[in-house]
Amino acid sequence: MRITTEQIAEVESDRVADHEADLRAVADVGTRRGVDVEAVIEAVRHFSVAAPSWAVGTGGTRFGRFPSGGEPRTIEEKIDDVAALHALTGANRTVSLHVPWDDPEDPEALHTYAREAGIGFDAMNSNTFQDNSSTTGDFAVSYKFGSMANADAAVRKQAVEHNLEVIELGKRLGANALTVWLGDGMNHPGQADFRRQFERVADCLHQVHDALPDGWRLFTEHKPYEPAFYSSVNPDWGSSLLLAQAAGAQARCLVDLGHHLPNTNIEQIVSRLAMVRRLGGFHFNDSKYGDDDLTVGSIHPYQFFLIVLELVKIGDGAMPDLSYMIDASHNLKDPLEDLAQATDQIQVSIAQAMLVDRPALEAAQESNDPARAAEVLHAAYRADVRPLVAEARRRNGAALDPLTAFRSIGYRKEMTRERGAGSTAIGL
Ligand code: PSV
Ligand code: MN
Repeated sequence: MRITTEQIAEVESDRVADHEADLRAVADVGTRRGVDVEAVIEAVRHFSVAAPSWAVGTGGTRFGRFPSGGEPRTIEEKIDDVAALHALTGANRTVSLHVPWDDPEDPEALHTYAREAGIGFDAMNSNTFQDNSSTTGDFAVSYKFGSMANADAAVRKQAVEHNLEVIELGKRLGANALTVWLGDGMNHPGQADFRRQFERVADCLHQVHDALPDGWRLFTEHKPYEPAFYSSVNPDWGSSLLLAQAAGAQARCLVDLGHHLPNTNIEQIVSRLAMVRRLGGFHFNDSKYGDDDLTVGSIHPYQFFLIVLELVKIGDGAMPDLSYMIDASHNLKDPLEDLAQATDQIQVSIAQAMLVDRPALEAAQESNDPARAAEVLHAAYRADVRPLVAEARRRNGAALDPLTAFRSIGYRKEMTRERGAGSTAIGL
């Protein structure tokens, strides 16, 4: 089942008049305050964030998983779901695969399938945090004690080869980046040597980097803990930067918002990495305690606004051309509804960040006036930009209200009938 613009227009026909009235009111306020409302709508309209293939299924914890029915059973069905999401939001033009959770038998056929569904391939994700029998043929070489940091050269070699295979697959799918997140680290003090582990990973990443095609990026993704609970080889942005620098010129750091200890100033990290031209991409989510993979902006919306403001500054008024992906786990919500809400939150934050009067902010900063600076930020953060975001979606042929349209169209009901109530998607 493909969701079409016509279907969306039909289920939203009774909302259009209200939307137009809301838009006029917001545009009037904006114009009176000297805001280029058109520029905001068009910037939101052009923004796209990748959907991860593993997040179109229900998430779970080590204590359980409660699928709600109609989950995609194959990689093609995952693409169908991303196409449905994109039809509703107009802002999820690509899918990010995770190998070997996604291991297409015929990459060219998959490429064609996705193209016909209007979906492209974003950064490829390798997986050396689990033993993968499909890569090795058996479990003789194990990642139990790490992959790129392992003391055993045969394991490190296999980890590098896996990444090279993922690059090859990505080339056939038209992707242009590889994200490397490692589970490597220690669970016990003294288990390994910090420096030797780090140097081994740096060396492996360098080998992977040298196999990158021109124009590709290699992303290093840091995370403070889990699955390694005493130390991770790449726990923070500083280590990630060192690894990216050691890997080579095409390497960049990827910031997953949930991969920071509580209260870390993520917006400052964004600024630092951009300053040294090594900021590469984002995994959007939110967190209360750890890597909770909650809906982006659901716990710390103001912090998320400040992060997006840093991005808009880097992009000189619009979102810079980086790699953006949603990396959340939908344990209770319908995965497509949560992805639609996450996309909407990102769009809202972009619009708000674009409303910030940056010259006024800079003037307040340069005259040591924190109260004025706060006023400038609040003027943007407290603005109701929802009609602008809805208008951006409408211009893309998507929905004014994606979640309500999704329900009215009955996509999940239809998928449950087609795929079954007990179908499950592969992933964590
Ligand atoms: C690790 O927690 C992570 O954020 C990495 O991006 C993984 O590839 C992804 O989650 C999926 O488990
Ligand atoms: Mn991530």
